Amino acid sequence: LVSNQKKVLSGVTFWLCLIKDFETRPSVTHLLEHPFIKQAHGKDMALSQQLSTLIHEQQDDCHLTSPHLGFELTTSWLYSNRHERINTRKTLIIESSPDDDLVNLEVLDEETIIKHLSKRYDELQIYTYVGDILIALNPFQNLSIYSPQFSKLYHGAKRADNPPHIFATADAAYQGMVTFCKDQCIIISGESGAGKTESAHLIVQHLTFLGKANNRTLREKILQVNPLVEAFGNACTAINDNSSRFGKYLEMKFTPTGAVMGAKISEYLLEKSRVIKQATGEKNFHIFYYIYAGLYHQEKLKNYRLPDKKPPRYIENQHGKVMQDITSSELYKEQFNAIQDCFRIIGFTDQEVNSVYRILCAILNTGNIEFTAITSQHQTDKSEVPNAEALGNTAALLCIGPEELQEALTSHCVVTRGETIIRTNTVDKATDVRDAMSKALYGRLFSWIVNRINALLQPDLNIWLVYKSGMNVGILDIFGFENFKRNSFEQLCINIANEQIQFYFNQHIFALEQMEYQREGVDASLVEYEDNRPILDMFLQKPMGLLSLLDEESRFPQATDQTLVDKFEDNLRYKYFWRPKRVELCFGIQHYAGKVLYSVNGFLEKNRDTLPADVVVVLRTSENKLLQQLFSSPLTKTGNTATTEGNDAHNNPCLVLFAPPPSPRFVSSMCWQYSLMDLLSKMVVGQPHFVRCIKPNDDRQALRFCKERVTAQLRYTGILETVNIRRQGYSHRVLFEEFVNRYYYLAFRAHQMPNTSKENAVAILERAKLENWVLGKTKVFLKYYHVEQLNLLLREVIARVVVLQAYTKGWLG
Ligand code: AD9
Ligand code: MG
Repeated sequence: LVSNQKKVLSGVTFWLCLIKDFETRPSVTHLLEHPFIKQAHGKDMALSQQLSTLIHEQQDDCHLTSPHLGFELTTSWLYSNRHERINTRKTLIIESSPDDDLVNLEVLDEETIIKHLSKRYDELQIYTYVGDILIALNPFQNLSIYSPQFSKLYHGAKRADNPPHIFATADAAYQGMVTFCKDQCIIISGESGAGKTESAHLIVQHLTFLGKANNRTLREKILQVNPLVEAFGNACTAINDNSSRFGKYLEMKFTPTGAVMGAKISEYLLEKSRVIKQATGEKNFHIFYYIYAGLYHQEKLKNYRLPDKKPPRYIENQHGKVMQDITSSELYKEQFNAIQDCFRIIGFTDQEVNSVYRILCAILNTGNIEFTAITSQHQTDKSEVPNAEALGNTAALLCIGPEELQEALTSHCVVTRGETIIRTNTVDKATDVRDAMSKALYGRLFSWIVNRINALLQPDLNIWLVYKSGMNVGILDIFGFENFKRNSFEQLCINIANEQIQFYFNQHIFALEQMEYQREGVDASLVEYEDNRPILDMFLQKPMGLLSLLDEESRFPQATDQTLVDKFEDNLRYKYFWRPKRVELCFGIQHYAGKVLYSVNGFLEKNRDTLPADVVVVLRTSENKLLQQLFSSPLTKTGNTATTEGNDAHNNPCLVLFAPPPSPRFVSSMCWQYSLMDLLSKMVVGQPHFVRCIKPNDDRQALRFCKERVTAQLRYTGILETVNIRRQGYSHRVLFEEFVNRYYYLAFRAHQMPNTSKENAVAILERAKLENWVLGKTKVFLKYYHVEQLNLLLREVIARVVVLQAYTKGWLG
């Protein structure tokens, strides 16, 4: 135990273990027997009183202070049975059964698995295990299985005791973190609308329950993070009314004793183009509707200079729906209030919130700025703003001069041979500049909100000083695989990210495992799986991968959609790429999850994503502090600082690594490669837990199990192969040294400190009465269920151990 906790040791921190063979919970008398406590007890009666409360009330993670003696003491009851199991299972959910895990099925073919899942879905058993992987079928209805009672039920419970559940996965990650002092990450994947974001919420809910901080406000703050960022980053698409239009990695930070102490969110690749245009039947980011409806009801539209007769163009429904749709929506109104609460609870100041609203309303006004051509004898390429109202509103909200703004939109400076020349913009060009400004404002505002949340949810300095270190559980929820009738640059980016996640899954479940068997001389049959590495190569390779070709073409001002698609066709000699003969300006990709046809229309412009310097110069003159901040950063970078420095990612075979571009300039080159790299490098340092979300039908209907759709998803995610490898394979491979250090209590006395040898590992395994394990050259190979058994045994032993963690100010000398 002590060695497991070495990580948290520091100059002023040390651990004491009172190890006794207690039959029951140790009483205060036992504690007082310890010399350390005796000494403290003798000097400070208040302390002994606190100790007695701690023991009698069975509190978790009690923090004791003795100002008199100048030290602090944190105690934690590790794994004691402090959480009474509530006997609600029979009334709330049906019993667990061997059917809960596909690995236990006698016949293992696709047909049987589908039948099995379908039967479970009919009985509203939406969760099923494949070994340690969780399959989650979207129920498309609210289920009563997520209450705090359920959190209690799954807390520290044996997996076989309860039916599969998302809380069980969250619990496994939490227990893994506390027991082994190791960061964990939960990777949720599945196609758009499969239930990833909902699953991520439920995981956060359970983790905040487990990480009981004394600080209740912190828990409340963490619970507001998802609703807030999703209001800005989610939107209604043709597939999902609450579709994530950005990737999100939420890290919950815990103390070494498992109390939540903060959170950090990283955002990836927001689909900014949605601000200016949405595909047929889709909508803009939720927040625009919330704010418009909310301000309308508060009769504040005028204060924020928004038109009150007709909604701004960016949120006007393209299909003739009117003002009433937005203003009469109770949902939007309520959501606006909810977002205001989120801002307040997380800790944004009123001034900050007001600035955010002003920028959002400025963006809405920007969309209403129109341009007309000025045609005179000498000039045909000049534009002007015929109606100054929207321009004036935008300028006023952004605290900049309207003339300067108009000039920045309708003209641009060119420096040739040391001379600065002002050139006018055509109507099309001015419109592009306007939209580029809206996208940049929104993208930077979103990143600012995320950074501000991170600052407000940072671990408290006092806690940080005490522990000096912490551990994380990261939760990855990205945009799912998409295949619309018309797919553009955004879908390509989203689908490449999903390819990368699938690759990461394959590496973990199949490739690394099989490589390790061979290296360690373990005889285990190999499982064939669909490797998507060649598809990733096609996208990411340099200099001839699809993204590099796109970047290269984006550098030519004369390039067109036609030249781009020709370039793809000439250079991409892969079986996964094809160019349909009858459809103009299109190309097709055979992704791991199916064939997708992309229209190259607008690819170059979207990839360039440039914001003219003239606009930046004007925005920087703003008197609005927030706006100044947004544009004080370098121009090329609007998102999260994606860096690959300082981690082990480069050596990790889970990442398809390519040298980053020397001077990243475009969305594809910079964001996709840097940002994906950053994301995956964060994930690979943690112990992964996988949740595979499945969409049972495309009509979002409850209790409708569409066999074909589920089969397709099971096929491309490799579930059948996963079942095989989980059945035959050894998913946990632990070095002898690590194994003995971790489990020696099971076979040895605490003071024995046995050698970390193979023989002692065997002694532990035999003492634990486990079967079917295998020894490699340097590691013990365990099946996923062995680890649970070992941990349970360890918990029973440690339940008789009380750990006192003391931070002294030299008191013990
Ligand atoms: V996307 O890639 O972001 O477009 P997700 O995130 O996979 O997608 P999401 O979690 O948003 O899908 O789920 C879609 C809808 O399914 C939700 O809005 C809910 O209405 C529904 N859903 C998903 N999971 C659950 C659940 N566990 N209980 C109830 C659910 N409803
Ligand atoms: Mg989502």
